Amino acid sequence: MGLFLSHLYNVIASFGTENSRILMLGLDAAGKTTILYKIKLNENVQTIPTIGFNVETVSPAPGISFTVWDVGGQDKIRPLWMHYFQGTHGLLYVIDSSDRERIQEARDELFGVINNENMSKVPFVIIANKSDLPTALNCSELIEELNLHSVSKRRWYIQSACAINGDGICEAMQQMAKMVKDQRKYTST
Ligand SMILES: Nc1nc2c(ncn2[C@@H]2O[C@H](COP(=O)(O)OP(=O)(O)O)[C@@H](O)[C@H]2O)c(=O)[nH]1
Ligand SMILES: [Mg+2]
Repeated sequence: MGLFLSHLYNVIASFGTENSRILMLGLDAAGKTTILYKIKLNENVQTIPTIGFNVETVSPAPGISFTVWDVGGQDKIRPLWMHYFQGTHGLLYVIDSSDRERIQEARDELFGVINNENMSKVPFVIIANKSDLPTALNCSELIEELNLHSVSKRRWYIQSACAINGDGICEAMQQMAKMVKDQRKYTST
């Protein structure tokens, strides 16, 4: 096992075995599937077509699962999302930080998700992906563009990353694990 994978495995194991459910969302082409392949370790990524959208899911270690789909432009199927929101412990929201044209759409979708009543206490990590591209916005620019300062009463974190080479992925997972564990201490779910 390479250094990256053994580090990642330790981070994922640190979620504990209390059945943590992590949702990974973002616009199409943000890099979600690429990240999923990085964290799948030994498992195959399963893509299950649901009415109107694909759901990918992996369980890289006992007691933890990651479920992934694209948000955006799918108003008709939004009622279905609610089933996935229930029982979620953490949200990973992936953004293509070089896609300046769709940053507002990414923001609107993010707020649509975090304002859902079933997501009201769920901590989230923004993965500012594609940081390797020259036009990528940095984290402080993204905080402005995404209006993250307006988020209150909830824990969040932003991590710049490059899913292709794995930069920032372990750090994002580490923050997620920490916030999920802290949150569960308060709510004991
Ligand atoms: N330059 C660069 N390209 C990336 C990065 N992450 C993903 N990509 C590319 O972006 C495209 C979309 O990625 P994908 O994982 O399919 O996005 P998804 O639609 O969110 O699942 C693919 O061509 C990836 O190779 C990154 O960090 N940097
Ligand atoms: Mg995908």
